[in-house]
Amino acid sequence: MRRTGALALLGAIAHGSLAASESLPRGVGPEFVKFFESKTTFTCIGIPSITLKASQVNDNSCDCPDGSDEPGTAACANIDPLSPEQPLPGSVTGTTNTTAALPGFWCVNAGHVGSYLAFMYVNDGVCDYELCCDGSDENTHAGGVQCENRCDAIGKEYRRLEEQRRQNKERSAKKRRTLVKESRELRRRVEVKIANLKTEVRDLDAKKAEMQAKFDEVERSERGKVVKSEGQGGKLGVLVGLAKSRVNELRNTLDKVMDQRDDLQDKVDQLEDILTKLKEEYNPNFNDEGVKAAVKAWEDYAAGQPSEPKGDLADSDIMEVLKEDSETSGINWAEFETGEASDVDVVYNWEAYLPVPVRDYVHQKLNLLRVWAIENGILADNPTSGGESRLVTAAREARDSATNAHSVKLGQLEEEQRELEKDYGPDDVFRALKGKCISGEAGEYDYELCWFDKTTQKSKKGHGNTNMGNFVRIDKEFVDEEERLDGKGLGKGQRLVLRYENGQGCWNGPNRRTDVYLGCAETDEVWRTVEAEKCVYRMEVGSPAACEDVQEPGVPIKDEL
Ligand code: MAN
Repeated sequence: MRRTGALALLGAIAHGSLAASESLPRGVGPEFVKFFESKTTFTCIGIPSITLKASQVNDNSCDCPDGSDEPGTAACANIDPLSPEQPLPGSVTGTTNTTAALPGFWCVNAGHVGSYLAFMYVNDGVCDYELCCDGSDENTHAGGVQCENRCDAIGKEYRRLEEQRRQNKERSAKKRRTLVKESRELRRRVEVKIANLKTEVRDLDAKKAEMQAKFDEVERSERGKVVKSEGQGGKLGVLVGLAKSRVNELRNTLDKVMDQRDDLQDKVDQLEDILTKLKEEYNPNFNDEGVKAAVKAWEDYAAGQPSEPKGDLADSDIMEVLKEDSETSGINWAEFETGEASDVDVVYNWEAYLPVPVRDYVHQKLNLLRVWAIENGILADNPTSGGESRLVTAAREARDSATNAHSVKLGQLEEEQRELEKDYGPDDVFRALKGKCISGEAGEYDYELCWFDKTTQKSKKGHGNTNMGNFVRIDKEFVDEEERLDGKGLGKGQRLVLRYENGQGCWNGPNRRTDVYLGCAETDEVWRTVEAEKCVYRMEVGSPAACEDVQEPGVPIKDEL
């Protein structure tokens, strides 16, 4: 193969080779047929003012300045765009600045695909089967060369490969459609998630406001109260609180009764004094029946009184009972008030045995329950060690946990929204690949690509892994590369390029980065990786996601999805 530059023309001309009829001069391509139809004259294609005799066409003499009169010889090769540059004969400047009218010698290649060959290779004694499988380029048999027609075999192989390429393309396109479908589903799920999260955030926002209001209300009402504890703890604590208050009540009553007793005793003493005085000082000679009866009744009353006071309850005993309870007298209430876990504490403690997400949920629910239970007198509202009532603590915790739950959900919502807005390429197709990784080896390393995440260089000798960059964006770049027989190449055209940047720092240099060039392929595969310059890597990767969508005949994509 001596001329790869001309290869591009192969196939560029459609199967129109049959258009060139037998009667046409040799080497005329299908699009120039009309210029060679006259049997008598020929007009130079690019310079219509020059008309030649028909016999001057292909007479091996370059008569038209644009070379159009020699489509089947090499006579005008010096102005041929396909041929290497040669100075025009007789040109003082040595210029080649002459526009050729014909692109080259047209090989009909019946049974294969017609193509143009550079004029300089016509009749040069070499069979150019690569472009001229019919051997028509060597009709003068220069140097005795005989070029057989190989178009049957070459055409057959070409069609086989073409068919293979077509099928690959179709399969790749199908896979791409599947990826698009998957991506659409993933996107839909994110959208559903966002909608749910929005509802949850809204509910939690309302709950947060409700809990805040409740807390404010509880705190306000508690602030106005003189917090008086009747004992801490659970049922026993409540009982101790009640007993203490009952004992205080009875002690106060006893105190009052004692005062009343003393007052009454004073009055009795005064009355007894009066009557004693009456008995001693009245005049029995006055026949006053009323006085006599009163003195008699008094004498009977005095005779009935015991000489010693009745009962064995000494005032000293009563005074002992009336003393304030303390560590040294009466009941030591403090002993009953401390050291016992309350019902509320028990409710708190068992939460510790739950898994964290369940614990948070249960904690929040329990707090609400506790507030309700305390408000309804089911649980004791005992002060915490800080002096704050349990009700305020519970309301505060309910408020805090509602605030926390709201901000966690809001974070999740924002994360999902960012995810939805991310650029996943045309049709969102790369969304389905996110998080998946592929790798390929090159030299002493394995190179791994994790889609939309990072690229990694992994030493085969166990020297550890090196981050070659983290995904930042999708770009497009024009590439122009030879087609590969195995199809594992970028070819020519606009290609998607994934940029991975800010990888591990390069010794004495910038951070590593990778450009991932994508070509169409049936399966995801790292074709090759090269270090284009120090710590700047270029990966060429095949993926159905990078294919153009070739719609299956008669199957609209919409229906498929
Ligand atoms: C390692 C590899 C190479 C890189 C050098 C730079 O050997 O990551 O790809 O060129 O470090 O020092």
